[in-house]
This record gives sequence, C-alpha cells and structure tokens, in this order.
Amino acid sequence: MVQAMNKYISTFITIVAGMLFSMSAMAYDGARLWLPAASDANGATVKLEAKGAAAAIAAQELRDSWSGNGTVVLRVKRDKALGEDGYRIIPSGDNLTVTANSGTGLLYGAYHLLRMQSMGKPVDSVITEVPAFDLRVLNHWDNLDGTIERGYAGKSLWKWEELPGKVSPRYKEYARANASVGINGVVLNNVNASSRILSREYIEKVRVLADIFRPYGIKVYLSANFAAPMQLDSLPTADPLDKDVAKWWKKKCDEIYAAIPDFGGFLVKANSEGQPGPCDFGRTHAEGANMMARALRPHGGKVMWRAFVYSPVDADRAKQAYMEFQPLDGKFDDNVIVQIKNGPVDFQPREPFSPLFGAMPSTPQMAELQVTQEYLGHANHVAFLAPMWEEFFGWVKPESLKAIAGVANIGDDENWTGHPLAQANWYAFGRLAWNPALTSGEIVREWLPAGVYGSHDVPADIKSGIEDMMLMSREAVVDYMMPLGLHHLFAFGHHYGPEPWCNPEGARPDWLPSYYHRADSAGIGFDRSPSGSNAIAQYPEPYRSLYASSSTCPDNLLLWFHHLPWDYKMKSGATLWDELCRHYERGCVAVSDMQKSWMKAKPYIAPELYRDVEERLATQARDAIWWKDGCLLYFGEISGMPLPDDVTAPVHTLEQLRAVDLGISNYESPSTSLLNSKR
Ligand code: BDP
Repeated sequence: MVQAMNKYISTFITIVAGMLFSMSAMAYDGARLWLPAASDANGATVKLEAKGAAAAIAAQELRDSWSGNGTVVLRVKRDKALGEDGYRIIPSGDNLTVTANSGTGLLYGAYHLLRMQSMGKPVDSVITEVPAFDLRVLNHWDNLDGTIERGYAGKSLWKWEELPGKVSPRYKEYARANASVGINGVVLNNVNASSRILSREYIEKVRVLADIFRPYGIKVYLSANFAAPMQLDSLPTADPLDKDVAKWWKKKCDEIYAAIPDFGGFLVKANSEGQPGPCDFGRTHAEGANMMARALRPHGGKVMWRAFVYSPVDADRAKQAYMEFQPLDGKFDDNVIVQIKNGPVDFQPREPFSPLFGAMPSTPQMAELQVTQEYLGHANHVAFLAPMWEEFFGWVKPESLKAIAGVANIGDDENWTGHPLAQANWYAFGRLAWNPALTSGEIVREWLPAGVYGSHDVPADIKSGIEDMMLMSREAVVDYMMPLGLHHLFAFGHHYGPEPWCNPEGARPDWLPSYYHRADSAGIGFDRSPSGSNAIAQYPEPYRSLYASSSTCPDNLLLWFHHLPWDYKMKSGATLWDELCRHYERGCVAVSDMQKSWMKAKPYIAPELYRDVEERLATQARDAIWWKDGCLLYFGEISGMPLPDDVTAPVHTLEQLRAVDLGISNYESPSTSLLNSKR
C-alpha cells in the first residue's frame, strides 16, 4: 500500500515537474523580442575564419542557438557584389559556409540563419543578400530627462543620469535586436533637440553607447540644435555664414570624433515648429546644412536635414515643404541627405506620398517613416505598419532614395514596445530598410513564429487567422479613424482620440481638424485639385492627372484631394455620406474580427501574451466605436443625413463625446466607462 502510494506520489511529481518544465519552455518573455534565448543545448560547430568583434558575435550567436547538424564556416572573403554589409550562405550537405566582406556582413548572415530556423525553413540553396540602402537608421525622439516625445512604451532606454559610469544590460540587447533586422544607425535623441547632448559631459555618455553598439555594426548619430553655438558657448549668433559659427561646429566635430571615431553625423530639425535654423539669420536650409556638413566632412560624417517644415508660404500646409525645399535642389553638399516624411502632412493613418520625393533629382533624399504609432492608436491598437510602408514603396521607388529612417517605438518597457504586437513594427521597419521589395505577408510570416507562437505547433487555419489580423489591422485603423482620405481629425495635443469639432481659441488653424476636413453643408474634404489649392500640381504624372479629378482619384485618397457634396455618387453607386458611414462601420467590424481571430488562437499562445493582447484589443474595439460615433455624429449634424440602415446606431451621444477631455497623458478610452454604464 505504502509502496503503491510512493509510486503514485513519484508519478505525480514527475507529471507536475514535466508540466512546470513545459510551462517554462512556453513562457512568454517579451524582452526577448524575436530572438532566440542563448542555450548551450545545440552545440553547433562553428568555424570562424574572420577577425573582429562582429564576426565573433556572429559565431557566438550560432553556437548558442543554431540547431543544424553540420559545421558552419564564417569567412571574410573579398566579393565586390556583396558590398559592405551583404552576405552569401552556401549549403553543402549538412555544412554551411557564410561569406561576407566584413564581420558585420557575417553577423547579418548569422541572423538570417536564425530567422530561417525560427520559421522552420531549411537552408537548401544558395542565399545572397545585399541591402537596398547603406544607411538604415532608427530615430529616437528621446529627451535627456528620460521622457520620449510620442513614445508609448515607457521611458527612454538611455539612462543619461547613470552614464557613463553605469551601463544597462539593455544597451547591448537593443544593439543585438537592431542588428538582427539589419538596422545600422541610431539617432539617440529627439529632433526637438537639447543642445546639451553636444556638451563635453554628454559626449562622454554617448561614447559609451557607441562603444557598445559598434560590434553590432551600428553607428551613433545625434540630433543637433542649430542654435547650439549660442546655447552652449554664448556665441552671439548661429548664422551659418558667420566664420566663428562655422569654426565652432568644426571644433565640436573634432571633439566628437576624438571620442567616437566612427560617429555617423547629425540629424537636424531646423525652422520647424519653433526650432531654430538658418532662416532665422536670413539664410537657406542649404546654407545651414552645408555649413554643418563641412564640419563633418573631414571625418566622413553626414547631415540628415529634415524637410518637415510648414511655414505659411501657402494656405495649404500639404504644399509648404515642397515650396521651401524643391527650389534648393542641387544646392546641398553631397554629404547632406534631405530627410522627408512619407506623406506631405504628418504621419497620418493614410497619406499620399510627399511630392518632394523625386522632385530634387540632384539632391540625395531619404524617407522618414514613423514606427511609433503617434496617429495610429499609440500602444493600445494593433496596427501592423508594413502594409503602409509597402504602399509607400509602391509610389516612391527605393532606387530613388539614399537611405531610410524610422521614428522608433521603443522604450524601457520590459517588452520594449508597449503593445507586444508592436514589436512587429520595429521588426518590419528593419526588414524593409534592408529589402523594400519584401511584402507585408512575407514579413509577418517571418515575425510571427518567434514573436508570437514560440514553441507552439500552430494549425494552418489559426496561423492564417492571425496573419490576416495583422495584415488588415492598419486598414482597420484607417476605416474607423479617417477613411476616404480624411486626415488629422485628432484631438488637440495627444493625437489619440477623435475631435473633428475641436476649436480651441487662439490655436494655429493648421493644427485643427476643421482645417483638414472642411466639412460644411455643401460637403466634406480638402480641395487640392486645380480649382482648390492645386497641390496636385506638385505631383509628377501619372499621379497629377489621376488625383486631379474626383472621378479618377482612388477612393482611399478622395477627400485628401477633393471637397465633395455629401450626396456625391461614389464608384460603388452609394452616396459619399453612406460610403463614409460604411467605412467607419467596417473598421469597427474589423476590430471585432481581430478579437475573434485572437480568441481562436488562445490555446497556441502563451497566457501572459494572450491576455495582454486580449485586453488591448478590447480597448481598441471600444476606441473604434468612439471614433465612429464621434465622427459620424458630428459629420451627421453637418450633412443632415441619416445613417444608412446597415450601419450600427451610435452608443454615445455627441454631447458625451464632446465632453471627453483626455489629459495629455491619459490614454484611457472614455468609451470604457460610457459603454460599461450602458450595459
Ligand atoms: C509631429 C509630432 C511632433 C514632432 C514632429 C516632428 O507631433 O511631436 O516633433 O512631428 O516630426 O508628428 O518634428
């Protein structure tokens, strides 16, 4: 009896231990991102035929995590076709050889192998990869006090008060994550830059980060305040043509490069939203940029000069950057790259491309994409952004660009990005910066196994449900926030919820929704056609003609370019009003479909991850209704038209929604309480 009991107990212990073991194997660790955890279990044989820190990391990554049977040889070998960062992977039986011109190339090759492994794909033919852009850079909008402008994942990763003495282990993890997706440049601080980052004290701190990032092939850049000579050293002017100013920047660059020999250069936001710039001294953007470029030139540094400007040279904000920058074509030194936001206004859920792209053939240009979801639901909404960027690369050919930048969505939250699925946007940015020909589908299928499924064996129908959820998520946001080309209907300040009625006294008109939607009894939309602001004249053919007439303009940009009557007949045959209502409805339905796909996948997802996303999806669903009700009730009052029968009746009143006052840091959906009180 006792024996039987003991056997029972030991079997029980074995089962519990087994359960605990498999639970821990399955546990979700958001901090790991899409990367394998180091384990000694595989013991892959790696032969390193290359010197240097990056190559050594490549070898260690494979030793830790590669589960192939044969030997992997990592070899630096001259091969012109591969450039600085490219690599070739050559299988031969069980063995593999990775070749590259540099250790960094080998590192990228090693991460390629680990990516294949996490997707369960065999390496059975030669793989050759060369990045489309030499410069693939993340822009952090991190302030020196630890806050992040438009950051929704905690505080800044950079602990300036601790540096240079204390070094967080996350700096290295961050560098590893970036290298694993091909990112090779990092601007550490906000474009609304404090001059202090250029002080001797901070250069010492930056040096420590640069030293940690270097083995991962990552260069450090800084956002520079144009008035730094005045602010740091009390020069009487920052005029770029003043000899002492130019001398100051030269000296500053010498100082930076003495500490950081491979420093990348400066990112500059000048004469934009109150930032100082050359125009304050009667000089042009080119004169300002060139002065800084000449200080960097002897060291091989670059200036990324932003074209995000909108001084009222024209009544249409969408035209202003082009008007200021296009005439400067050919006037920039060749180590200046003009950095242009993807759209002509400001990172809206959908914008046409900025017409500046391609309009300055003698000036190097780079695209600035926003990875952080300033205008797409912050860290509360699922919005997989690869489809947006794919759309952009459909308009702007990667060959016409010199480099690519993404405004980071990373903070010191344990899972780095707040929303666990927003990790996919960091990943997607890196992958597209490497290869803009990748489709959103390919990227999401790469990311999901490591990012979401972990060790689970997931049935095909569940996988396709989650893939669809990700792939449709950005369009869902467009539908429930601002479909048909509407833009900037956001509440003043936080850019989270809807406030198409917003009209605070004394505010800049071009910061107000009514400036953009122009809804009146006659209709809705911004007339940018030849009869309106004629912004379409800035576009090349075939877009100019396509956008000029409402009959040819694609529906999804219609109200960006045209002001149309509420009963305008759409291509579908419906009235504009009915179609608008149906888009809002469609967005809400899409979020509820996303919730269903997530629920179905529950058995295959680690419980912590499941719950976290489930909760955020519930918030997103409530927010979608908030958006739909807010916009349709408001526009309905103006149009005087009723909701079509197939659109769900509002659950809020306009009065309730007008009363919602989201403090700048309060991102909670008001619909939470409103909806709850209805139930
Ligand atoms: C806007 C942001 C603002 C940034 C600005 C910029 O609201 O916080 O400083 O862009 O890109 O989207 O400079």
